[in-house]
Amino acid sequence: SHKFWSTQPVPKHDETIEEDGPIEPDTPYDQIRKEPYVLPKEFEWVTLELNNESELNELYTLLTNNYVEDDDAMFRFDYSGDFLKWALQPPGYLKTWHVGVRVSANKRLVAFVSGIPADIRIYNSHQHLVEINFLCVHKKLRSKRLAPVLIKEITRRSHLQGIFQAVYTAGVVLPKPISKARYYHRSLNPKKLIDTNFSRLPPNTTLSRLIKKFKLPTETSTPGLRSMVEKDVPEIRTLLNEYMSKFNFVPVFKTDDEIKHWILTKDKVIWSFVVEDPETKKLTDFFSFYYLPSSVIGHQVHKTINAVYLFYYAVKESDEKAIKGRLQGLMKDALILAKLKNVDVFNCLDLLENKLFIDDLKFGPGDGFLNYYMYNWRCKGMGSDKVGVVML
Ligand code: NHW
Ligand code: EN5
Repeated sequence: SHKFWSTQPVPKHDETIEEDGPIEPDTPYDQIRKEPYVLPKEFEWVTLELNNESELNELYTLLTNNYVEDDDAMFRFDYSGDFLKWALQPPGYLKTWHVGVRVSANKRLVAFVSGIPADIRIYNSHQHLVEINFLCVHKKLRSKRLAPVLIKEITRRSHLQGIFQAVYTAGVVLPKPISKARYYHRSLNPKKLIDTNFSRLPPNTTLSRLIKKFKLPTETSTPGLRSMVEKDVPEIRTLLNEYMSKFNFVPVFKTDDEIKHWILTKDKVIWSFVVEDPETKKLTDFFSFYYLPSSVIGHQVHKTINAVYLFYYAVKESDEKAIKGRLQGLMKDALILAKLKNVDVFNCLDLLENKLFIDDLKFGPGDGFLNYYMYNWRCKGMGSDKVGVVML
């Protein structure tokens, strides 16, 4: 069936995996195609300059109107311009991996795909690779096989940089997921979620009972919890890399600059909080969440759902039995802090150790799933509780 994916170096759906390793060898530089792939004649390739306000705004507009929706087309991700700059300009980013397609006649931006450099560990192998995200084709140009051309072009541009593996996630099932995670949602503003049909009033209950169920304290309770600041960066890097050693598929933060970029608070984009031991002044834990609202499609009153998504965190608790309680306390504080920022729903996936708090903190399963993939890498699959990579 998969006319495109069956030609690519990815495992087949029915394949059983014996040994980890690349599916095809690296292509020698002189054998890498030097010209862009051919687009249908009405289109042209462009490299977007996101430091240019108007090009950033074109990307924002394309995605806001055409990017990912839920299965019933009721909500659509609404990544802000500041968010896109954060997501696409980490340390070492390459402008050539911000790939756009314009209509030649009127220069309208109608498609996009991006790559960013990343370091990951999958089982025991460390790789410097590309993370692919924000693949988007304008609604009016769907099902014309443009997506395979975009994927081949970003692959070519990765090969030119000496990179032959990639990581990506998608709601759809392709050959072949290394893991499948589920979305969970914690209601902070039940009335608005019900008014927009984001959630339903369960039978035999009332709105006022639901409001009571999801009510939270107005103050956090973890002693020593405070906003993260720049001087915390080196300690957080050590804490996070150490915590990640429990899992099988994780990011590796090689420099303080990367932590500064990915974890430090940026207003309306990402918020991070650390726990400083009141006695030793050492950092023992931290958590972060990013802000990604969704447009409510065709609603009379509500235009957006204010959502945050749990991002990276770490708990320095070596006693297995104490982790659950510690993490529950931290995540309850995260809910309280999000509520104080007027967030309507707190979302997470069932990866990392999130299953330790999901039920007790009243998260409920969503109807969305997230599949994790690698390009040109064969390895065994894993449960979502072995995944540490969180993609935006
Ligand atoms: S997942 C979000 C993707 N974006 C959206 O869902 C936005 C809304 N949808 C669209 O814009 C995060 C279009 O529907 C898209 C497909 C553009 C999705 N990944 O052009 P055609 C990411 O950004 C395959 C991969 O006619 P279309 C991750 C499909 O299976 N493949 O479809 C991106 C079929 O192939 P097949 C996808 O609807 C990772 C072919 O595309 C896909 O007009 C990219 C049909 O193409 C998806 N999400 O456009 C891979 N959705 O073989 C990176 C559909 O089955 C790989 N398809 O016939 C690594 C590259 C780098 C390597 C470096 C060494
Ligand atoms: C790659 N970086 O499906 C991005 N969202 O559950 C690509 N559902 O919001 C990722 N359909 O369940 C693509 N409410 C995959 C995600 C695509 C977006 C998506 C799902 C995730 C979602 C909501 C709304 C469903 C509307 C009808 C949902 C139920 C919430 C309820 C709250 C109270 C407790 C029970 C659950």
